[in-house]
Amino acid sequence: MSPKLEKFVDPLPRMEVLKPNKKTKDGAHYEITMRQFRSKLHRDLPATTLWGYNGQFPGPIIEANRDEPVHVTWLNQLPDRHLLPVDLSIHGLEQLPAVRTVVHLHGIETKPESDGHPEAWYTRNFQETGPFFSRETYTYPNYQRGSLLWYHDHAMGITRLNVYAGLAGMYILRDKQEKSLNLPAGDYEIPLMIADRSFQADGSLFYPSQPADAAANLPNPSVLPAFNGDTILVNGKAWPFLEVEPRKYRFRILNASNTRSYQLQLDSHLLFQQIGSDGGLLRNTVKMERISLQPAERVDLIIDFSKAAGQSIVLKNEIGTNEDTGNMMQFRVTKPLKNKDRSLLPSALSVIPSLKQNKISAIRYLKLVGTADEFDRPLLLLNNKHWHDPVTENPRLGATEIWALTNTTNFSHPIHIHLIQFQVLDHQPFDLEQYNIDGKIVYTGPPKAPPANHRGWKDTIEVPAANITRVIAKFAPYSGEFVWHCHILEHEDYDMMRPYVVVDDDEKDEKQS
Ligand SMILES: [Cu+2]
Repeated sequence: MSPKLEKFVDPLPRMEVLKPNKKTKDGAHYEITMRQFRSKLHRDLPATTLWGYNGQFPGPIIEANRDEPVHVTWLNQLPDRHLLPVDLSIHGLEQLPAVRTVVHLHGIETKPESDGHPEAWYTRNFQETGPFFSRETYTYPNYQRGSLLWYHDHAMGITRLNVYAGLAGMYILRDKQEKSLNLPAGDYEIPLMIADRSFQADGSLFYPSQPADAAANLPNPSVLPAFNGDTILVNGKAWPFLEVEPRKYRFRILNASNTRSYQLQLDSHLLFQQIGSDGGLLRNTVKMERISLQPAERVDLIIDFSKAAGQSIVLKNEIGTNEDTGNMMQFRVTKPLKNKDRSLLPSALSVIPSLKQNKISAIRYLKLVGTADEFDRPLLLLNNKHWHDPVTENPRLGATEIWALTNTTNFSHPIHIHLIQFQVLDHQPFDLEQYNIDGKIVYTGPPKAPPANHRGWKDTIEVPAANITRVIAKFAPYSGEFVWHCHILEHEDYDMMRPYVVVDDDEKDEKQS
């Protein structure tokens, strides 16, 4: 258990927006260095040793405009010893250097060599590199809609530990459509990165080396089936507060937690006006009383404080199990209104063509499966395959496919597919008991359309237990090997991640001739 900390005593930190090292006709160039550093995450907590991009947690914000490429050299200057307990019994990790990193920009459309393949890892100063490593500088073309993306570590078998140590930051991609809407901007547009952690009394990060009920024969350290911290950080502070003016604010919220999901709600009559999801603006603004946020999901929303002057409003996590995990941060409507609020909250936001009109090249039935390993630990798989098994999902470049994600486990998994944004078609419940007896899918209800705030572009979706969640995507604009996985990082590491290959037929013909 973490030390008891008083809530709402630290102001919310604003993340720095990084300036490019240089700008050329090919775009903006950045150098970002992963470093170990110390930071105070609460007034009464001793400083915590963390890993962060440019020695910051969260990492600095990269801001980019649509069609203007960004190039980042992600340097590793981390120590040789890991901050947290590394389970060497999985993925043959005892053969590999303990501290390995590789950066994935979540939600970006880029070529495989810039996507942060889990085996494209490298160590300090690129001294050692993984089998998929090909370059030191990654290119993000930004030929896609404006949205909130985020970068984080993705190294095979230790993603949960590298991210927990602090390797995560935000990337804001802007476009003309968004700019034309006159949404709250500047001081009134605030990114919020939510992440749970646990601490020792001396302020150091706590991450268990084994499950609480570990059997004697378990490896030590041993991977956990899930991990929920007991302290909620927003922008790297435990339960901060933010003083606001009585006007509209835009909040761009990311769940950067390993396992924990949230249900956002305000403890007042105020509602969320959701304007965007993972892949940018929705078609229309949606009024939401509560918003579910699984790991890696983002929401873009407006809160209008104009009629709340003098009030204190808490952002709650409705599914938190106590006073600690049930609270996130506090808004204090105490600042005087600086200028008349001229920002708008339009009802029509953007155009999203339905992918259902495309020719469907394939429907893939993909099972989310729970099994056990040689130590009787939970082992979660996609379609009963391990990470290292040969590729089984191989859409053609430009093809539209439906992936029917069939969750045969007892709990939700947030599934993320690299390279593309998808649309959610529906969720359909089936009889899990029946399935466990004879492997047959017997539906217990009709397909349910996604809620209004999931009808835009998504790259991560909750697949509820005993449900088939169908998503539709066009696999473009790049070919090559990408990955898809559960974004509960403890699951992704063991072993709920698979490679998939977008096949370019023209390229294949050239090689054969
Ligand atoms: Cu999962």
